Amino acid sequence: MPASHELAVGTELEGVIVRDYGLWFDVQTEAGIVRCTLRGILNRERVKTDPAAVGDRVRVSVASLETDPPEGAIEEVAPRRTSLSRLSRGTDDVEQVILANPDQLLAVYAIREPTPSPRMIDRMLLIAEARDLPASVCFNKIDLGGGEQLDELSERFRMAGYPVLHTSAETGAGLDELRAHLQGKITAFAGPSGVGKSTLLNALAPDFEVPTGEISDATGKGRHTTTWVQLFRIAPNTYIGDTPGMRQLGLWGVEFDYLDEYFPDFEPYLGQCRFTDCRHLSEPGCAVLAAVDAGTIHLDRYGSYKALIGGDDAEDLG
Ligand SMILES: Nc1nc2c(ncn2[C@@H]2O[C@H](COP(=O)(O)OP(=O)(O)OP(=O)(O)O)[C@@H](O)[C@H]2O)c(=O)[nH]1
Ligand SMILES: [Mg+2]
Ligand SMILES: [Zn+2]
Repeated sequence: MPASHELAVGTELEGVIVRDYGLWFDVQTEAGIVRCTLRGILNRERVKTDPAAVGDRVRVSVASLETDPPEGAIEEVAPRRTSLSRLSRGTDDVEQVILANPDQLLAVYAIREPTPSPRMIDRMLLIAEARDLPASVCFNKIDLGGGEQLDELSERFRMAGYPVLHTSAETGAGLDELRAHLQGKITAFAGPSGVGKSTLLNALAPDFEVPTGEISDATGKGRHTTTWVQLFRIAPNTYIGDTPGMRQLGLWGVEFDYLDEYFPDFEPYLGQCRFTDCRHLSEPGCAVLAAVDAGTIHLDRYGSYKALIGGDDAEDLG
């Protein structure tokens, strides 16, 4: 970054963390990237969450111009508006922030290679709902076909109120719609490994040349080409957070007592059941079950609800 002439040791700048190396963070500032450590006090203040994460807005001080990029320290982390998070592995109350401050989540799946699991997509959407993040579903690799299955799956999610996009990073189909959908926002690209998240990013912003990977193993699952979260500015005010494929999704922040409220398709019927504490399982006079019978709630979305209320929250997402 040829920004050194604008900086001096001690200069304070505001910026956003675009990459997390563990002990070091790359902060995008107006004067370019500053590679920063984190003041120890920040580590001690926040113990139930990551003290700093990609997407966090921070204040940094420049410590050295001898290096490229210049080095500095993160002095302050602004409160998070929201975050895409999961439960830190091996804990039951520690938040692992995948991306701080996203405006929306794009749940990316391939229509083939690897085959999408609607139940897993529901779990991803549930995480977005629990964080009050607007979510949409993107089916990529439509050049590989998918015909009827693509239509059926798309209908399943549209019925539930989610925008559904169809793309091919290979042929460029649907990229204009995707670009419009991302305009002016910070969007988390989330989904299993190998579905084409990084390839889509490259198709939208070729300058970054983000590494992508072949799906080569027998299971058809990806091999986790992207291993860290990184934020990319693809247009003014428009960022994509490319995330590593997630196999396990610990449902951080999901309150199972209110599970029905995370299903936007149930919303019109909540409060209309005979019993106020209805769990919509087999209770008489249940408005949700009536809607399932009438076909206004998709049977398989209801199936996801039932599976989740059973509480098994560490299914394989890959
Ligand atoms: N046919 C086809 N292949 C695609 C498309 N998009 C991506 N691919 C291929 O799918 C493979 C995986 O793509 P990546 O972009 O690395 O997938 P990813 O979702 O970023 O995976 P992780 O980084 O592991 O989470 C690569 O071989 C891509 O070339 C597409 O639209 N059509
Ligand atoms: Mg990737
Ligand atoms: Zn009910």
